[in-house]
Amino acid sequence: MTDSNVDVLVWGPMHASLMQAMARDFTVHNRWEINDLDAWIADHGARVRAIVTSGVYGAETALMERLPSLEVVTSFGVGYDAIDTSYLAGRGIRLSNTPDVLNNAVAETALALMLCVSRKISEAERFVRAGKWATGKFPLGHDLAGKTCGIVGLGKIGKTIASRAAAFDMQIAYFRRGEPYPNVPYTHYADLGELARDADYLVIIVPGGPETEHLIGRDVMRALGSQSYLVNVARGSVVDEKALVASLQAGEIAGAALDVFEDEPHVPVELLGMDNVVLTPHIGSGTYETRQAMAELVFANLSAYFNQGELVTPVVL
Ligand code: 8YV
Repeated sequence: MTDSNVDVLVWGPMHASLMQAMARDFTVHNRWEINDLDAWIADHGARVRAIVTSGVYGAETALMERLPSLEVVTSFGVGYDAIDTSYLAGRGIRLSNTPDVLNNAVAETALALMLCVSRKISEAERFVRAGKWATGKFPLGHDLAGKTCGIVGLGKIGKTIASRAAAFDMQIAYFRRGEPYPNVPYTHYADLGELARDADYLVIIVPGGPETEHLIGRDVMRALGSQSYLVNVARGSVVDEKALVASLQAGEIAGAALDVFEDEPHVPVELLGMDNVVLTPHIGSGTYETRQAMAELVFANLSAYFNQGELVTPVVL
């Protein structure tokens, strides 16, 4: 049984079952309900031993600096690019995320976006709702079957996307610098531009962070070409959004399907009026089943850390 005297600072509203479980076993402080955070930290900061946050909320280093007893950060989500891991490592603070449990949901989102942008599903729906069907013909879309799905980031989610895209009779190719992965049946490209040139759909699923910032720039989009689509279910930071807008305006790519953006929840206004662009509000992992599993895993990490001194799914820092 967890010692309920452990003080946990929750960075933002979380899944209801996680909030309930934490309230039962810990002394929980909801950051968003604290009126004067500065004064609160001065009074209580020294008691905080854990932060619960998400891939979207992150955790500001300036705030963590004022939590001298901080031992562990548990994050709801697989990506942790919004958390300064070298800072955590320097202080010996542990970090956990929620890998694997969201692979299916994010892969399904990627396939949904590919289908949506190719078959113009959102546009078609707008067409029907606007009463245009009676008087007009809706333009044709494109098959996924027989096309090449180029995956940037063949990790666990990337592989899950690959198997689903293969089930749609697509050819699968992927980008990885240097050597191919062993025992992977898909076509390897060590050069991103070459993959973009051969892909009909370029699906981005690499982790965010400085190493992948603006990996997808104007050059990659020009290589992708006017008949091909960009799909991003990773992080907004991976795609140079200004270059994407310029590419779309110039007709250099056929369209884009985007679940993530550089400055969420802000979406470049230029994209809002483009019918060949599908826009969703970071719903990659957003299913009841997956969010429940993520909530349970965050709690399991928190509990295991304070009861057994071990994390279930630690991030190696
Ligand atoms: C978010 C994600 O964490 O797993 C990730 O990296 O981006 C998402 O699952 C989640 O939406 C936070 O609420």
